[in-house]
Amino acid sequence: MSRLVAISNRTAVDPKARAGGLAVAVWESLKATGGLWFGWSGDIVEEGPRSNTLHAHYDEGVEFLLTDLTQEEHDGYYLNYANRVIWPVFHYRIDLAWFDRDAFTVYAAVNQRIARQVEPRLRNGDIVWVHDYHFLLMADGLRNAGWEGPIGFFLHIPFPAPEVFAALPEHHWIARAMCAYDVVGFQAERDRYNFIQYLIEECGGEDLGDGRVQAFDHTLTVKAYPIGIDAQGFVEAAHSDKADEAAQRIGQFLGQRDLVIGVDRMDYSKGLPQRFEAVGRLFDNFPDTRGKVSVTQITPPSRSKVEEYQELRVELDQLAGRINGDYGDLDWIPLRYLARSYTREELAGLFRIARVGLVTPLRDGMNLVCKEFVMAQDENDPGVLILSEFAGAAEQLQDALIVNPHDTDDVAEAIHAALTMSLDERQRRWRRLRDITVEQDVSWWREKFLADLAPGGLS
Ligand code: ADQ
Repeated sequence: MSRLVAISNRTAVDPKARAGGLAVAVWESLKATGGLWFGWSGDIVEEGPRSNTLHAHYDEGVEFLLTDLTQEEHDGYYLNYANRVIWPVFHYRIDLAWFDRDAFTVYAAVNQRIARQVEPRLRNGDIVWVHDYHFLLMADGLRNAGWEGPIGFFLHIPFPAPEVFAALPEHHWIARAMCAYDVVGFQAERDRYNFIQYLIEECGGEDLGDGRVQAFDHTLTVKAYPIGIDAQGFVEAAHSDKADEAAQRIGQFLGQRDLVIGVDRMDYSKGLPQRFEAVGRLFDNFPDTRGKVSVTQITPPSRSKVEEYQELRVELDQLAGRINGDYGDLDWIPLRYLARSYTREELAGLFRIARVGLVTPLRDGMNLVCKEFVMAQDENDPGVLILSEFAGAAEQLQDALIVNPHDTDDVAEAIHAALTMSLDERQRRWRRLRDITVEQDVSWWREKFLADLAPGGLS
């Protein structure tokens, strides 16, 4: 019997983490098959015997095996290499990367160390599925430790154009290690294309067609598997009591005004300063919107130990203050910016009553918020989605108003077009968005990936 074994930096051992993104997708996959999940416990410990033990937890048929990190591992592998080198470079922000050879050494060592701990726990027939940019080198480690079974990898963030990837001093090493996987999955066709082009241009790789690639004496499957959401679950969340309550609370504040909503982690990839500028352009270019629209941006701080994130926070505070100072009135706050998180149900309720969903990242692997926004809409009076061409989701959600997030006038025009769009057009666009979000949901994504990694199926 084959069993699914997932490896990712963060797990959903805490039920609160089962609400969105990677955690919910992997959790749903493991629950469906009764699998095993390796990851970081979230704790930092002193170097010693404890730093090498695995802590076990069981929940709903899923076994968790968690490792702690030492301070050195945490700083080198997680904070510096993953979040201050790979994250910016893969999001096309070479200018923000803190290139650091020592950090890469620690990153590689943590990948190898965890691989050595995972391998003895694997049994014949297991299917190993590794997630995201923290563990690009995991297959290499598992092979070195003696594992011969299938290993797949899914990258949740973009894979950049070859010349951007090549800015990483360790690009060749990383690419070689990625080719040790049997299946490498990306969010979008654009990412798959970038990876294959890199292999062809820099490593003598060959595209064999049909999703097969040969490089570094290895033949592997490289395809796009766009991640989806639990579409039906989100419809239910949007109709829950908590959703109603949140909708009512914001409704009291809105009065007759239209709600334009944005929900993103506080991250420079999400294009928040540009979005705030676009809101300013909206009130400049379309005076009829003044006093009639309330833009609400919900943005919980993330990675606040990293300097670039602290700077972003300051920039957003200033921009929001300036826009409200310039345009606000005694009875109108044009831009509400809430630096905190809400539950999935509350967000679903806010999406439901919003006229416009603003999803304008400068780069995003997929972006799930836009899919959640679509599923929360009411069929009789749906809101309009504005989506960046640089989100992976733009390949699927072509019926959104697609914008260039750098072009603040373009975004302002799209907001205005959305606010004045006829009911008929809103419904036509929304139905097509809904159909694809329902059809290509999280189970579709999982099955598509696992069909390539484990053609014989799971137990
Ligand atoms: P993220 O960069 O975290 O994920 P995203 O895909 O939008 O981005 O997922 C965020 C999740 O967090 C959504 O489910 C959203 O509802 C939730 N969330 C956001 N703001 C919140 C708030 N204020 N309160 C509560 N919840 C909030 C990474 C990649 C993406 C990719 C996902 C999944 O960067 O491109 O889509 O992984 O693969």
